[in-house]
Amino acid sequence: MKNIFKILIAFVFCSLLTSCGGEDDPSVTPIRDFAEQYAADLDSIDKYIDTHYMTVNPTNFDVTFTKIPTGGTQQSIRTQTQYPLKDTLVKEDGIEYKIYFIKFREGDPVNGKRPTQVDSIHIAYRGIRLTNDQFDAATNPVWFGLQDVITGWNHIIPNFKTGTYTTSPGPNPITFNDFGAGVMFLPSGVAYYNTGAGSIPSYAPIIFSFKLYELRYRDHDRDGILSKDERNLTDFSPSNTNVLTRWKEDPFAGYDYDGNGTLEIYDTDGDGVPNMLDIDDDGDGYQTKFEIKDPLTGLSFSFANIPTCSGTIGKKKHLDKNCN
Ligand SMILES: [Ca+2]
Ligand SMILES: [Ca+2]
Ligand SMILES: [Ca+2]
Repeated sequence: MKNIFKILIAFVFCSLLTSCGGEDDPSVTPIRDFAEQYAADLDSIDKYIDTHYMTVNPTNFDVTFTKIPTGGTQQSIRTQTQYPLKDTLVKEDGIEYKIYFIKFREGDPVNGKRPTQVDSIHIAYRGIRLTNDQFDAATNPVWFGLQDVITGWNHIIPNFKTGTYTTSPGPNPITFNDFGAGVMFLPSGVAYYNTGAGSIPSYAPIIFSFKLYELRYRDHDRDGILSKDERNLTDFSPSNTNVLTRWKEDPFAGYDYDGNGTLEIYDTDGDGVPNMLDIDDDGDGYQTKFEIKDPLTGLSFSFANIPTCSGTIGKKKHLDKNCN
């Protein structure tokens, strides 16, 4: 009895701490090599794309994937031409990942807004495995912070724009129009990798179809300048089809703009806090939210209209410690 009790105690503690035993414990499986796993995932995704066809509802962009039967004449996801297969290259964990995606519609070209990796999105989605088993779906849109989801979404969603919506009384009060809609095919390295999630096993490539309905541009430090305007967006390439993008960002840890493996942060005063999270970007003792106020109206300038110290050339005043 005593021994069983001890075993139970040990079991409970092991469960709570999630890791028992050290590196010598043969039950602890080391994480797979990223390069090897990526090669296997890409092979699986390529095979899927060549052996399945898409059925797309042209009105609402619901999509299903079906295996081409033996002797079937359907065009594969790769060979069909109505919605061309695109890909983008992204760098993570030292690996250059090719991520395939398809745009059914980019979004409203005039009124749509494009999210960046630090914004919140209102999105409907469906997630399936390469076995075509659905593991998750949200038919009604839900809100996510793009910083809080798997990195595959970070890379692909900014290629799309929102649409517009109209409201009316009745059982379906909101109608979304011209929203962005598409599909992404994610290697496990930009999804759940070794952890899996729910019914997604470890190291499983996954597919998401999605509809981007709305977004909210965030202002993390509440200084009146949107976070998207407080980052260095020089390398932002939303229309890329095969460009090494540099979108992986952790504003708390820095990010690698030039892809050389070291992290830089967009930090004007060099105090280690990136501008996106710094209430005094130039470190002159005057908070940004006061520096960007129009002295005549008392209202904040829009980012594009924040003046320079001289009023003509130079850095915007909230980024120039020589004036406030
Ligand atoms: Ca801000
Ligand atoms: Ca700073
Ligand atoms: Ca300042």
